[in-house]
Amino acid sequence: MITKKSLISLACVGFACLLTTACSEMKSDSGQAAQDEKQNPLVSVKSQKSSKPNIVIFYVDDLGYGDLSSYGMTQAQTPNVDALAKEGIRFTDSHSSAATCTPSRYSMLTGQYAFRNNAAILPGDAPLIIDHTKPTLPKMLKRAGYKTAVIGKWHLGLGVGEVNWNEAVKPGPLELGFDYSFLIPATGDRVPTVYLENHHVVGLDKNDPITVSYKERIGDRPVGTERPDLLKQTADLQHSASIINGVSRIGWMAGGKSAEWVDEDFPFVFTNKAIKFIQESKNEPFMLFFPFHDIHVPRSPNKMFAGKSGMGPRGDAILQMDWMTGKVVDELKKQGIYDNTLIIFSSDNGPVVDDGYFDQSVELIGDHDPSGGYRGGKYSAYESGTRVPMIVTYPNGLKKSGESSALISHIDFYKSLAELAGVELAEGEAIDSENVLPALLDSTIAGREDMLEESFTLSIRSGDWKYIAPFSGSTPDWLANKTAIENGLQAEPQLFDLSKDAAEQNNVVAQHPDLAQMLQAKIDQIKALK
Ligand code: NG6
Ligand code: CA
Repeated sequence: MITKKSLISLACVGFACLLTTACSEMKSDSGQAAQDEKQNPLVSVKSQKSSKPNIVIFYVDDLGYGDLSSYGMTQAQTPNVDALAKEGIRFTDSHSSAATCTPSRYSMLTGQYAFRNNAAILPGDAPLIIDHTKPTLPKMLKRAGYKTAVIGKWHLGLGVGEVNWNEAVKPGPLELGFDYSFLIPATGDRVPTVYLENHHVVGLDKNDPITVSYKERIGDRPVGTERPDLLKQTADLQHSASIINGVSRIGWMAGGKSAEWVDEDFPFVFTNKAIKFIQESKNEPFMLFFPFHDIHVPRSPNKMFAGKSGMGPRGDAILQMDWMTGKVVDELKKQGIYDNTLIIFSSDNGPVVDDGYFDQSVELIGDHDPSGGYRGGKYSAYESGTRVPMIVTYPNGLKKSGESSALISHIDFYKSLAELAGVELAEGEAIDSENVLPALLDSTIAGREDMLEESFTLSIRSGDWKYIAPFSGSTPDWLANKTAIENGLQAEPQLFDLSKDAAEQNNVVAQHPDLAQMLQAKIDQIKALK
């Protein structure tokens, strides 16, 4: 049902009106903080040091709305994440801003929709797609004195094109405002399969330089199409190029033998880096962005987790991710800083079971529904493309825990965290972000009234209404086996009333043509925003 409030907002000259209100409210709050600081700078600096909360963002890859036991999964348990859910706020209508990884991360770190920069899934040798001369979320937090790190999967490109992996690789996260970075440069299924620490590939032997190609076969590594006997799991054609650690990847890599990662070591490697960063930063406010490789393909869980979920490698990767989360949270507790840390736990897009590797995840999934009853999944315009679990904890600052149905997009982290850190934003900074901090801290407070969702098309939520814009473009060849219909891509507009039809089965556009038109106009207004 459309609410009275959202009807008013629909009638408003447009979305810009909503944004202006949100912005002016936010500015007045942070303006007050700046004024306080001017009056008594010493007091303010002191209180900043002692009270600014640390921020940890756990960003799981491809974890669906139904993929945690605190979100209805019964086949396996995620006790560490569930403990956060029990203590904090468990959001039921929170969304990644897009249905795939690169656009979601782009939006979170810039506060701008990915379509403004044509940010789509990137190859592993793509240039950095965020302009490092412009504001970013980590730069914004540094203005408030935060030490910042990103540890995990990047997938936002690096360098300016034709990266030489044997020299300093930049610009990258350091130029975007992270003080420290330890990365999977793109994804686990894309070359180069090496860690990048700050500007350099870890463990590289200068006598065995790395070259990467996404155009043609290079080097003497075997490839999946020719040597299936070397593979731990077979894969589709797209994932059947260079074989590294028994897994064929997208793209070819020559050299760099000593720097190759071992997929099964990921949980220890990344968790240890995060623990070290926490130990070194415990005396200052810090922000740790911890984007997991899990539960993305290829799923190669460590032997501690392999076979433990009963659902194949995908379920095992969920257990591994839960363990890693627990380890990082334990370290915050050990250092006595957990209470003063705002933790956001969420996922970059909805779930996918078969994403190119034949790892038995389809066969062994049983009754488990990764989408938790919503339609679609990763890549999809339907709700499960972006509706993901989200949990917030912050013992010192949470006003009311419990379940929250606030409508929130991860693009809102930018302005919400600015408010939390007391940073005043420049005109035009993070234009698509809304300050939803009150809802992040109190389960009874509402979030957005409207929210854009990006996939191969654009969709918009307005309260419980969901409108999907007609799609006339083309999808990549590899997506052809996942049909357009399954992904919500249709030539006709679609409108769903989620209050009655949460699974988006009945397109009611014919019954509500004016509303559909208004929602399309709203999308057009957002697109026109500069
Ligand atoms: C696709 C890959 C898929 C996955 C995805 C990115 C093929 C056939 N599929 O191109 O396996 O890597 O890109 O996933 O190549 S994401 O979560 O990083 O967006
Ligand atoms: Ca993803």
